[in-house]
Amino acid sequence: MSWFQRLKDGLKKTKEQLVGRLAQVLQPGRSLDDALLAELEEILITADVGVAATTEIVRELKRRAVARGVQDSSEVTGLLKEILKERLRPAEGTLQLRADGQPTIFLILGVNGSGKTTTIAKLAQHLKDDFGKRKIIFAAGDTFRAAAVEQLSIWAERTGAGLVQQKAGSDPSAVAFDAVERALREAADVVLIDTAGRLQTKQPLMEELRKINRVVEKRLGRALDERLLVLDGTTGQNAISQARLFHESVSVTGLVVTKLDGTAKGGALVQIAGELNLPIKLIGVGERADDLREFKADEFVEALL
Ligand SMILES: Nc1nc2c(ncn2[C@@H]2O[C@H](COP(=O)(O)OP(=O)(O)OP(=O)(O)O)[C@@H](O)[C@H]2O)c(=O)[nH]1
Ligand SMILES: [Mg+2]
Repeated sequence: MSWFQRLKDGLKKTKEQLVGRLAQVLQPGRSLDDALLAELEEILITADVGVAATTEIVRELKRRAVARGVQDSSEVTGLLKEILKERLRPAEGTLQLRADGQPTIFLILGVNGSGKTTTIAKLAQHLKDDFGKRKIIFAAGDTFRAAAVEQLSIWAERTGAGLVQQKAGSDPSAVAFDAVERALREAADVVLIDTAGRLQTKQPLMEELRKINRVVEKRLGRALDERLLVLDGTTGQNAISQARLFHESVSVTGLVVTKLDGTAKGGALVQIAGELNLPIKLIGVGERADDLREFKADEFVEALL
């Protein structure tokens, strides 16, 4: 199955809701008036596009409809696609993969259960299959939760990645340091550092993230290539406030929005893109190893509508 097909499948719940309700409202022959725009607004808000983004989108839609003399509701979907694509394009971002022979180092962070560990597995698969990154090392930086290392080791086996771990309760920055050492020694392509889930409001845990970052930077003599914040796409506004606080602590380089398949509120991505000035580097639409790819605005909108 192609990625576009999987993306469409993944977004099915949101798509059915959106497209189904749009079809009810956008009856052929119905004129594009304020009542229709109000219904459209409600549909977008229900899909978790967010009030601010929805207001702007509908205002822009009205402006374009007037400017182009669009009077029939049948043309609304086309206009909506166009506006959504334009809004989402600035949020696209490219993963920073090194081409200088040095290992690429990514730190993966986020709140509990947002999908960090699964993202590491999916990302490893993607980097292998689509970028030819052969030697990937996982750093088991979640030394807190008992089953975390085991979960990561199962994924390491499945994806053919190496695993660096220490005993439970050890300092995650020591694990990250070890992994980087090994990557340098073995000329690995990529190191993906897993971390324990944490609340963005817990200062000692945020300091722990800064320490991992600092220790690795010092060993490398340069910055990490990415600090990726994993957000659960089903949580909308909550994901946005999380992102702000994580970003204040560790200067996030990109977002990963996961679980877009689990919800009819996949419009949250539009809200996230609009309210945070951070690139969305990856999106996840399932639990399997090949359910994650770079975020592309046009592709996302086409899959959604
Ligand atoms: N449907 C769906 N489930 C996902 C996705 N990503 C992760 N999950 C599931 O969400 C649950 C939590 O994922 P993990 O990867 O363990 O999350 P985590 O952030 O590492 O969790 P902690 O380490 O406990 O903080 C698991 O059951 C995953 O299979 C996704 O894109 N879609
Ligand atoms: Mg985890």
